[in-house]
Amino acid sequence: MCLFCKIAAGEIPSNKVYEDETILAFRDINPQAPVHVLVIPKIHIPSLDGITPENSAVVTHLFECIPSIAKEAGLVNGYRLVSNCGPDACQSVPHLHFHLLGGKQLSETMN
Ligand code: DGP
Repeated sequence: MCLFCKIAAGEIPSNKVYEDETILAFRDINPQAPVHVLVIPKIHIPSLDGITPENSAVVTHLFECIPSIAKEAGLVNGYRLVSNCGPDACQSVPHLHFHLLGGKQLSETMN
């Protein structure tokens, strides 16, 4: 089982922000902004490249939950949502996840 599958299963503790039957949001262990939340599907999807017609409903649901997760995290003045996919993007955990970042003025650059 991968690291984020273990977090989703509760085998590894996390600082949860939101959870329902199919997704989990928790604080990043190495925050890059005052608010840095990771949002994951509970099912194992390795990366953006692993999204298919068979599993995309959970990704749609995840996106539908983003506004309320952001609001709950106090991101009232905007935020950034990022997903690193593959080596060039420095993806380090092979389980689809979205970085929800904010709580300060973020940089204009994306790279
Ligand atoms: P990425 O580099 O895009 O694959 O992002 C992986 C993120 O996961 C990185 O910002 C650090 C975070 N992370 C790694 N291990 C753990 C962990 O055990 N717990 C938590 N909460 N976050 C973790």
